[in-house]
Amino acid sequence: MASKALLLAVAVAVAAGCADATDHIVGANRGWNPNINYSGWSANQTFYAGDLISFRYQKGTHNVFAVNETGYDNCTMAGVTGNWTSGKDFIPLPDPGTYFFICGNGFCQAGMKVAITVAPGIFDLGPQIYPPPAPGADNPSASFTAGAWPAAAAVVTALGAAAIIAL
Ligand SMILES: [Cu+2]
Repeated sequence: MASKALLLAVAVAVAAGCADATDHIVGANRGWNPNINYSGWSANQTFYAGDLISFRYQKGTHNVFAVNETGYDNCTMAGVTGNWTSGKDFIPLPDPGTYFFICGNGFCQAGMKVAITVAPGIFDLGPQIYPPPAPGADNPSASFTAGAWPAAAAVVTALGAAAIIAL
């Protein structure tokens, strides 16, 4: 039973991608440059809240602006919320939603624009109840006794009640 609970916890963690924040390098080894299909790039990424997106480019030639959808569609500064110029910019993606980035040096019309959709991370999923960690989970020799289950169930019930109240 202990191993089943542990496996389930690990499976949840892996499925939610919470083990590490992923750094999504825009354009992969082609970087942030004109005449690249960034829609194709972003379609092949799965972004979770808490991940990073990073832009690699020739400093001074290009840059990065976070804009809104209108800015993205029309290559303007509409809704600008951020600007990065270092040539190796790491931008956190703290929240689920859609983010729009463009180059502000006149290259947006040449394709330097990228829209991404960020899915909730494991801590943003709301009041979902996961199995409690098995006692001594980080001690493989410890055994999970049947007598511990009522206590574990009580914890889950308490957590569930707290989550419902928090709504
Ligand atoms: Cu540019």
